[in-house]
Amino acid sequence: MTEWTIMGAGAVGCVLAGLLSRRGEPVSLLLSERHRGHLHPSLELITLSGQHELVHTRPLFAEQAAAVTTLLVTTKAYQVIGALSALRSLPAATPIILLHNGMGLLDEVLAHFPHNPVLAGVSSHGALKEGDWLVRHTGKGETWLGPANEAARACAGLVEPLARALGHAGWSEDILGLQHRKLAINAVINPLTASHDIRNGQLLEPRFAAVLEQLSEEVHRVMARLGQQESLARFRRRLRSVIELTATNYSSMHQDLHHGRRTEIDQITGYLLGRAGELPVPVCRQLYQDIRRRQGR
Ligand code: KPL
Repeated sequence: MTEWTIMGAGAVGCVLAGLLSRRGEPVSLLLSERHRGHLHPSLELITLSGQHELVHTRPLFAEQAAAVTTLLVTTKAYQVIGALSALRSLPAATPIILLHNGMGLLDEVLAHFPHNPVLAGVSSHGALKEGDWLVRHTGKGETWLGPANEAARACAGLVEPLARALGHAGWSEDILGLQHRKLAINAVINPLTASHDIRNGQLLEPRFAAVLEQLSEEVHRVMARLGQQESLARFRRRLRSVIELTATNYSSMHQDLHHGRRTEIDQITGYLLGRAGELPVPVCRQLYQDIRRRQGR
């Protein structure tokens, strides 16, 4: 049985730790420097049914990377490279599973770890941090993993224990496509809700109809350029359904901005802008500038 080491104790990382551990899977948390010297506090998970459960995890620090057998990366997108580079003794056989939001980091990860199996993934579990070590699982989601290099193909079996613990996990040979589909949703909901200081569901109010229509068209255009075959009507239906399902949530970008943290605007909207070429994307561009200004960089 492998031990799952989770790097990134944010909302999603803590929910994954909780779901894996309650299924008897060994879990360790790779902690950052600010936790050094502190007693490792117990993580508490509030399940979908509202039960509070203590989660058993083993604390690890970067210099103990030699002990990591399977690494799940759930840090903020802009922390991925820095955090991974600190794992100098990570064994070459350890699979690295990238589950962070946003895109555009894969080439750098592959260059840093040319021998490790590298898996890309997407997960749509809803999670909310209610305290430093208290996390609420707010929605059951799907998790997909796929190979980002040849070595990763031998790791398809990892989806089985994940599926048992998370309720769903699958293997996809088109993981880039799935990441693009998720990014497209995030590129509409996240900057709009952060910029207007609203919950996801408020995007369906008539005052946002025009901007939602234009932004979804711009995002769809770039996605089509990247090879996505989904029609605009279908993309809008999928978008609407995510907005409805997460209506009471504040998006992760809204939460980051609200708490004065750096957002993932560069890895979401920035990624799209970098791939738009000559396509007109004025709303995307304006939101990008607005969020960058608000986060102070
Ligand atoms: O993934 C999300 C996020 O907030 O980052 C959505 C789907 C928009 C839910 O809030």
